[in-house]
Amino acid sequence: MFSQEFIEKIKTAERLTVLTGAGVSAESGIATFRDPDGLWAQFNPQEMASVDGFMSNPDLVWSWYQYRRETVFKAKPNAGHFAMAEIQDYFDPLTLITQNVDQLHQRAGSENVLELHGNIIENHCLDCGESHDDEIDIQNKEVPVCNFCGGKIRPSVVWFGEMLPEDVLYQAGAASEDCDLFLTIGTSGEVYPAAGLPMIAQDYGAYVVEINPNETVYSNRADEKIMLPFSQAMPMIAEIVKKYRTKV
Ligand code: BV8
Ligand code: ZN
Repeated sequence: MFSQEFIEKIKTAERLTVLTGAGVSAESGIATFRDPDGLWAQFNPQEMASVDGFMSNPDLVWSWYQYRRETVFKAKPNAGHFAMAEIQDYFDPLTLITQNVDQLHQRAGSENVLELHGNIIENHCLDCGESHDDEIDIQNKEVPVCNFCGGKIRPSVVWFGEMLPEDVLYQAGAASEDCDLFLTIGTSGEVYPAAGLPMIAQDYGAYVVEINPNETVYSNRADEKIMLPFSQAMPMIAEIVKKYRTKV
């Protein structure tokens, strides 16, 4: 299934960088964004995942995130998430960059995960920025009001048109420029600036492997394409890592 070159890279790479997208959580029961049955098939992203969308229909957008939170809380990391967590001690470093907001990587044991688009668990006030995480009742379908300033509370995800967290994006860019092996897994490569990272890695000399059962913008440009689901491919990679590498 894997080429000799990829196996060699898994055995010898010093620095491994990984970019994941919604596809890695699909087998945990969380809908992706652009698959035919995905989230965006039912909702328009500009309406739902943008400040304008929230301001024009706060209760609709808030209840959409409450619905997604419920799915996330019920979801469990899959075999791919656990395999990813298992190999982190065999590379110095393994930098895991995710576009996902569901924290399944962290729940499987991955550490220092770079969350490019924030996460769906945290919230903050649109006006004063105060964080409001624990007093949010998941059943509450109305937008809660900030008890410091009366502003509307919003999920702490990065919406379209919003800047990504600067330090996180900087670290993700640096890890893409400075790695020997780069895996892009479960992402359609549609959303920038995250989507640019695999090609930045390749420009800087990394061997880029795509793991995705479908074709994407990377398929003809990656050095290797593995058309397997995350929960099958990642454990296979972990087996090779454990057989040929030692913990650092
Ligand atoms: C910004 C959080 C500066 C909210 C999300 C440069 C060029 C072009 C456009 C732009 C650009 N710079 C900025 C833009 C605009 C915009 C953008 O990129 N638009 C696109 C649509 C053209 N970007 C932004 O606005 C970003 N901000 O750049 O700020 C700026 C500011 C103002 C003006 C200009 C610039 C902010 C982007 C962040 C948006 N927030 N999410 C929430 O989640 O509600 S994006 C959303 O899409 C999710 O985070 C998601 O992760 C992300 C990417 O989607 P994918 O993860 O790839 O998921 P998708 O469904 O698409 O694909 C799933 C894949 O998995 C498929 O390929 C499928 O085959 C595969 N799969 C399925 N099952 C499996 C599998 N793979 C493996 N195993 C399986 N089992
Ligand atoms: Zn406030």
